[in-house]
Amino acid sequence: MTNLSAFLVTNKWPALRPERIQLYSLPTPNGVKISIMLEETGLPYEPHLVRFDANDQYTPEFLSISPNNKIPAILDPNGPGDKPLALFESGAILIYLADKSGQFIPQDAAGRYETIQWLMFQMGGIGPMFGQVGFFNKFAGKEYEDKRPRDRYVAEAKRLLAVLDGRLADRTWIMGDTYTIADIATFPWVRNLIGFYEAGELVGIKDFPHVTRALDAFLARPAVARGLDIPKRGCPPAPGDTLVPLIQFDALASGLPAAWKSSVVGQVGTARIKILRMDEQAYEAETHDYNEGLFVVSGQLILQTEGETVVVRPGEMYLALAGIAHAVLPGSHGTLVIVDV
Ligand SMILES: N[C@@H](CCC(=O)N[C@@H](CS)C(=O)NCC(=O)O)C(=O)O
Repeated sequence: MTNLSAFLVTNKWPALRPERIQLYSLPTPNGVKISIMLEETGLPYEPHLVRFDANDQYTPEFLSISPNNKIPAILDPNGPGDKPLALFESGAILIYLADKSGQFIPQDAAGRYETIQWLMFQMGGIGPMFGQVGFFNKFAGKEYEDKRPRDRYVAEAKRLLAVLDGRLADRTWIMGDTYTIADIATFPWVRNLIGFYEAGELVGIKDFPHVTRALDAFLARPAVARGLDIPKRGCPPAPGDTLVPLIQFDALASGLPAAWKSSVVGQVGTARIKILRMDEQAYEAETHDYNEGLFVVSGQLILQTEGETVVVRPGEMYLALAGIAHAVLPGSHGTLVIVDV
């Protein structure tokens, strides 16, 4: 079995499936580029949530793989030369995963460089400039009386959107008929600009119909829909939950599939668990690209750890397992709640 324990990052985010690519991220526009890419390629991976509200990005464990204290970062146990490879910077990670999977980057040299060119256009232009629009339109900069900084970035965002719109005027995707890492890098940012940053009107998004058409096509892809929500950010705990001491977990776990037992029982630590309903019929050996060999529960799992709740839906048992492992590590004061959908 692959051993990643030499990597400090795995002390804070234990690798439950160390043979898989480890993703350290949060579903921000830069973070989801990588979860979407991993979902699109089908490469097996294990996501880990890096919480900004807990300043996770400044911990020595995270800095050990991402010294710029920014998500996303990955640790691939099977990197070049059969050695583990850690990477930060989403553009570099996208190129790496495209090369590793042989997908979403043209194989001919000219097409490859052209794709990288548009990827860099996102990395150096769209990402930083749209981010500034967000700061001055929605976050702390909103309060600034002087609107010139905001207007400067809005003008730049409009200019970049016009460039993108021109490129897409006679193409389905940035590289034509082929969907590539340039699209995967770009459209999460367009979505964020007009969604979370609430700047659609400000930048006159209606003036860029080719951009919005391609954005819609992007968002309609199932892998994109999945990737936009990985790793789970969590949601408020459900009121009225009564907890079962984890000491009872062995009994409760007797109905669980083997994959759970081997991963969970025996390292229950100080966490507590509540199972509202377990439907034995629901344990189908249904597998997905990214959770091959694991069972899927046709219910909903909610993992609570220290004020944070992560909802895991059917088909995401892999995430649930990673979450459970986190919750049951000694010293973690978590609560696992399993409820019916
Ligand atoms: N150029 C970097 C930018 C990454 C980035 O800005 N990440 C943000 C979230 S979208 C972050 O981690 N911010 C945390 C911080 O600055 O403390 C990339 O594309 O990977």
